[in-house]
Amino acid sequence: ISLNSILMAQYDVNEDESKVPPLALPDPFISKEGKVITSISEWENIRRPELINLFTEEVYGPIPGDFDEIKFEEVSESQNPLEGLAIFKEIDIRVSRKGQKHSMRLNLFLPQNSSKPSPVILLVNHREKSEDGKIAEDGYWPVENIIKRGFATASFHGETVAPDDAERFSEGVISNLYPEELPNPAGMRTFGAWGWAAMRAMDYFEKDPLIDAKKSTIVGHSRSGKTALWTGAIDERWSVVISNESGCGGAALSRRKFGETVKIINNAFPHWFNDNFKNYADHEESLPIDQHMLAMMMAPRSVYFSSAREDRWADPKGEYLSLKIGSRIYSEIYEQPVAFPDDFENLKAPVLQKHSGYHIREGKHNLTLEDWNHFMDFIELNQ
Ligand code: GTR
Repeated sequence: ISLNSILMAQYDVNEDESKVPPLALPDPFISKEGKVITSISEWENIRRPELINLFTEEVYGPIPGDFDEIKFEEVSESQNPLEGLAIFKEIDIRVSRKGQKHSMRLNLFLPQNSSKPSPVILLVNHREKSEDGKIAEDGYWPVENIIKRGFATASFHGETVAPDDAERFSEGVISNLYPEELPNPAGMRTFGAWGWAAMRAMDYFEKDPLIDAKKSTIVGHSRSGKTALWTGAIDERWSVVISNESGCGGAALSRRKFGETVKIINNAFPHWFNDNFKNYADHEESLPIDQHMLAMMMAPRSVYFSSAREDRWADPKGEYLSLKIGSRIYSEIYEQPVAFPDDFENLKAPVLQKHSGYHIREGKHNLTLEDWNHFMDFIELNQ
């Protein structure tokens, strides 16, 4: 029995499209003061910071960027994994703040024979715990395919900064470096911690001469897909942000209340979001934001969402709509039109275009090689 089926039995879960409430989404282009936002500078100086602030306060908590020192130590290097195609490095990232320390491990594969610095793809990993990077079997992290297309790829496990556990989540970077966040109802929780780790990985990429950090992608699946989105919103160094089947609190619109809802997710995973987000359980309509606005935070960089047909818990249509509606940012502010078909139900081929793309594949909730192949097509188009 899966956790989702236990939750389904416990709550009144809607998976019937005809019962989705009419969508009344908050307007991304009207500021808190009622100002209509029409230019890039109004967007970047007024509305975007306002929205980042709302997501921080009401949903995710911050990803703190202040610390005193960061050090990178290569703890191992092997020249011959994947039959000589790659170089594999394990890097310990050690960060200190106010006399306290935290250390996390990054696994990195680089193409062996590249004549120039390689673009990099970071996978935020919450699944298999593997110290040697061998989590490729089921396509979750298909290192060989990624390397063969000329990308470097790195991964860290969320547990190295925050255990995915309601009791123990703070026993990592939160207690070690940012203890003042814990009593704050708007404070840092696991998405803040996992995002913090992704940002420290980026700090490393910027220092490694074999990596082209200006061409960097963050990928996450499900809870890590929510992490990838929040990180990409906060940290504008990522040029492409990819969120796979991230559902409630990630890609999907909360106001649709289809599949997992704000109430269900906060009851099941109280340590993921900050305490303020719990106030919106069964009150999605009073959220000052919705997830289409999170998608918009990536602009003018590129953003990609993906869904699986049978993953109704994550609300594929809600994922698609938030991207489609959010992509107005490119057309209306950055003058870089993108177009998403209206007919979601009959969508077959991936929507591959500059700035914003999407695919839905057959099958269940998972991250597969098929997903990765579309991601890499999108990245190539956007770099
Ligand atoms: C589910 C959770 C989802 C999703 C998923 C996952 O149980 O309800 O929000 O994040 O876990 O991370 O695989």
